[in-house]
Amino acid sequence: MDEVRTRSQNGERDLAIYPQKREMILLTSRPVQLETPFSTFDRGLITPNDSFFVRWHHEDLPAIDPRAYALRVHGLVNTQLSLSLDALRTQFEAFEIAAVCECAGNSRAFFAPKVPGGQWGNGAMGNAVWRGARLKDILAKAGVATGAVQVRFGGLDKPTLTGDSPFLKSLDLDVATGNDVLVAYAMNGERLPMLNGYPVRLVVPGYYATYWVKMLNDIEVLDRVDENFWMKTAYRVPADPRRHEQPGAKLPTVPITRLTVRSFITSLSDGQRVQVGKRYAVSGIAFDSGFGIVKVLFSTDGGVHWTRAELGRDEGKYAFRAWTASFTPASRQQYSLQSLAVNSIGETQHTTSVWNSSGYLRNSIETVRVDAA
Ligand SMILES: Nc1nc2c(c(=O)[nH]1)N[C@H]1C(S)=C(S)[C@@H](COP(=O)(O)O)O[C@H]1N2
Ligand SMILES: [Mo]
Repeated sequence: MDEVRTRSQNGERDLAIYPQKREMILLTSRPVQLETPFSTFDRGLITPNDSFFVRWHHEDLPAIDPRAYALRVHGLVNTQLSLSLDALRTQFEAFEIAAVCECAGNSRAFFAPKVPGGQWGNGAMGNAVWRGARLKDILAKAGVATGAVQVRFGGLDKPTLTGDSPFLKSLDLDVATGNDVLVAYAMNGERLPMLNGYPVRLVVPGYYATYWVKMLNDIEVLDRVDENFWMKTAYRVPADPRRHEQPGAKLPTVPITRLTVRSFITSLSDGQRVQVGKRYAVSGIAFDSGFGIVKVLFSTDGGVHWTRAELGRDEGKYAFRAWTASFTPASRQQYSLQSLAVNSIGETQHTTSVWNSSGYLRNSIETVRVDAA
């Protein structure tokens, strides 16, 4: 692990190189948490595997023997299954989908008042093409018995301290059996990097990454709502999505689910100098939980006036959507550049995010200040 330091909107932070990764922003090494440098998002809509962010909860990661690997399907099923990697590849139709994987706490560092937890900038997200078997096909092979309520997913990583709760996440049966949920064995046409869940991870397009269980080796059909720590206590948000929580006064909560609508300027960064009279094709990305981005607006005066940006090709409803807008600084001054995305059901971004004590769901309008000279 080589280390240097980098400056970004989020202050000065360490950089590190890990196996199968380029230089990443180091949040913590135990557990491993690596953020994608934001400039990566300006180089293409697909986030390369070697730059894809990393987040683990348990400190020790196991060695993986792909020949010994088996995915167990059990619980409320007619037939228990134990599927090898080969069985996953050959016994089920392969399905491919581009989808954004975003940590619930992406951009947490920008919450005001500050909240505890990993101080992510905007790089705890990535867009990849995932390939694997449909979870619903696997569940159909096992045969879901009547009375099933949720499906629980576990990985090969285990807590270091006895007494800590193993990382287990559950989806309602109707979500788990959706068309787009995959048990993925490939990412951008390659094996998954070890830190992104080799050999197999769950992919839940439109849902926060907390459900995208890595090193997936256990699927259990439950006859009840899961009450394990990671569902009942962690990864919860206020039940009323419009209400701000007050520091120290928690609101009733529900498990976090769908991604919020977000957009970012990627071609210019905060504090950059631009030339008066020069025309800039400002570009960026937008995404939502799969309803589809229909409009991106662009402002050069901090949101007073908006013009419509041009949308790039639709690469899939769960993928990053590219956009561009024209900007010609007219005079020597500071410009506050902003973008605002709208999806097909009218969900959008606002000036402020709804504050919550876990620092989840951030989707306020982001500002990039550039100095024209
Ligand atoms: N097995 C396992 N899967 C996991 C986690 C984990 O700690 N263990 N963390 C989840 C969380 S909170 C996130 S943000 C994503 C991160 O995925 P990535 O490391 O591939 O970017 O993995 C999810 N899946
Ligand atoms: Mo996360």
